[in-house]
Amino acid sequence: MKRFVHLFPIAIAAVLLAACNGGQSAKTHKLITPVKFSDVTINDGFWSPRLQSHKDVTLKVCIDQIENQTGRIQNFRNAAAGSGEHSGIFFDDSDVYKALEGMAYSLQNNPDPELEAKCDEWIDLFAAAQQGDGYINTYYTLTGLENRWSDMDKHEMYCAGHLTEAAVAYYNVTGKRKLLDVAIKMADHMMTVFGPGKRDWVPGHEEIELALVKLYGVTGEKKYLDFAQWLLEERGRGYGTWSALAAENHYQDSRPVREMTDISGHAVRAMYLYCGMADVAAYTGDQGYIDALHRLWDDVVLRNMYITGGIGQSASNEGFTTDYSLPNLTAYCETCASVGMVLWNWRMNQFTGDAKYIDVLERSMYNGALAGISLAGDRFFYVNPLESTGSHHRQPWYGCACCPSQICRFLPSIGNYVYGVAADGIYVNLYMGNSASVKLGSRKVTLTQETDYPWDGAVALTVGCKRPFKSALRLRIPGWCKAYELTVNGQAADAPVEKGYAVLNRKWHDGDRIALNMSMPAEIVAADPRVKEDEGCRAVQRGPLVYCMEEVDNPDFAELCIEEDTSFDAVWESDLLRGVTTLSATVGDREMKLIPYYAWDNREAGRMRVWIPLSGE
Ligand code: FUB
Ligand code: ZN
Repeated sequence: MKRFVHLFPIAIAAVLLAACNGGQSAKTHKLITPVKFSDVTINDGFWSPRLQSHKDVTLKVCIDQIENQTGRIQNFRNAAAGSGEHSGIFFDDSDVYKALEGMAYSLQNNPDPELEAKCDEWIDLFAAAQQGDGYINTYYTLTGLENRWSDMDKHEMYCAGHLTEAAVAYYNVTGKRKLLDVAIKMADHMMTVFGPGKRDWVPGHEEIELALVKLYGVTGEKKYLDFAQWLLEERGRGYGTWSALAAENHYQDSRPVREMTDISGHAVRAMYLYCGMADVAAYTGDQGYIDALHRLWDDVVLRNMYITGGIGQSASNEGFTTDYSLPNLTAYCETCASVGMVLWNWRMNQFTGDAKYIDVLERSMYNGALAGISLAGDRFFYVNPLESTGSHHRQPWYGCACCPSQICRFLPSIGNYVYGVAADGIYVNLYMGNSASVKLGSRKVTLTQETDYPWDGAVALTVGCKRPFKSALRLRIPGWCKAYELTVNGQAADAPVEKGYAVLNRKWHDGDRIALNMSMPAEIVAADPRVKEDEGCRAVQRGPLVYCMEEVDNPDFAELCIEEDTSFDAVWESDLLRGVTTLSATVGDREMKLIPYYAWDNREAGRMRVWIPLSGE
């Protein structure tokens, strides 16, 4: 048995590296530069079917919802025409931008002229809906432009941030700059209104900060980085128009960002804020930001995170409550917040080279985030509880559709999280079948992974290179892995473990083959004893996957218990839930069968739980 929260030593290593940004070279204070998903071709038993259903199903669902089932595109048409009503929520534009970002990433993976034409059609509408001074937001355009920039919680900068992310994505994939120009005009407009010597402003929902740093990356215009930093520095100085209580419980606005110590407020907003801080610090080297992020990470991961990597306990603020209070039935765990954990932990790993961040990234990705979409790719969870009475189900869309559009942009970009490059070698972070082209200084190296992960812990990695090269290959040994073997070309390898990575430092030749064999038993885990809701219960995980018990597999659902030493049989079931490894056990005289948490609610409705009562409790 192991406890799922651990205390980790914190190590910060900041090294100056040249990072490639849209053709220009900008210095960053990050140790690791990620290998972009465009250089990683995924060919994997677990992820490829999901990427296929994203392309064939999810994109179509999102486009249909945006164009036909809701008024989201009509809002842009109306705004372009300067007449008609706004329908839906005031930040619905953001869903269209997020879906477009997902469409752009999908085009990178699977060129598709029809999809690209759809993107261009939308982009023409966005451009037409933009005001002469650069302002773009259909809600205010259709309800009264005289009221714009009057309410800090009306998400104008949030929408602008998603517009900018979509614009950068589409520009990077297609080279077309029409949307990028729309985003630039909006950013320039905002900078005429806000900034040093102009109006103060605290964006009620963070997002613009990280987007402005992307805009800096692609344009090389430092004014966007400076504006992002200025917006971050506006927080916690009394400029927010909300109450002191709301500043703390919702808006991350109760103290300057570099003084933050504890997570509070809305979970998605917090994740985007931390990403923005990390992105600004990457260029400025602001140690105050980095130190704050380390404190916040401890508070999130050690005291406020579910075993699924989900965060944000409460529906009331879509966010955090008190330390160690982690209710299961009412857990909010918004899908967007789990994706936010991936985005933030990815950045933390780039600063530190520490695998503990990838452990959390992986936990959130395979569990909290992946549960957010049905196996067919057509339905979505917004809220991801760890227990259900049988009435919680994925929906085709939501009035507030941040989560479907989030999943839409997340899935096709998962290749981003697999590898990184640093002065001290290549980092192999995630295990999935793929072939990657990695730039190491002036040379190109290919890495090919073959694996049945997450069902099996064996990974084969083949190096491809024109000429032999000397470098360290750092293979992440996941936190869940207690025993492994590592060979190079069949010989046991000498690979000391540094910050969670087994380091193979040698001269590599074309065709060199690394075999990492991680033992992957089912493990029974206990929560931190301070989590009262899990007292007397245990959960089960195997490799990166958290398991759950669904009523459909367990007729004795209400009576089933687990023991500290229950032994599970892991069985591959190709016909179940599009292929899963189930865990089965006999406890007393009853049979128990567990499935991966991400796959729950894909069959008939019924009860579900992750934390299972211990016998005799
Ligand atoms: O407010 C915009 C998005 O909608 C948030 O990120 C989600 O939590 C949902 O409230
Ligand atoms: Zn969401």
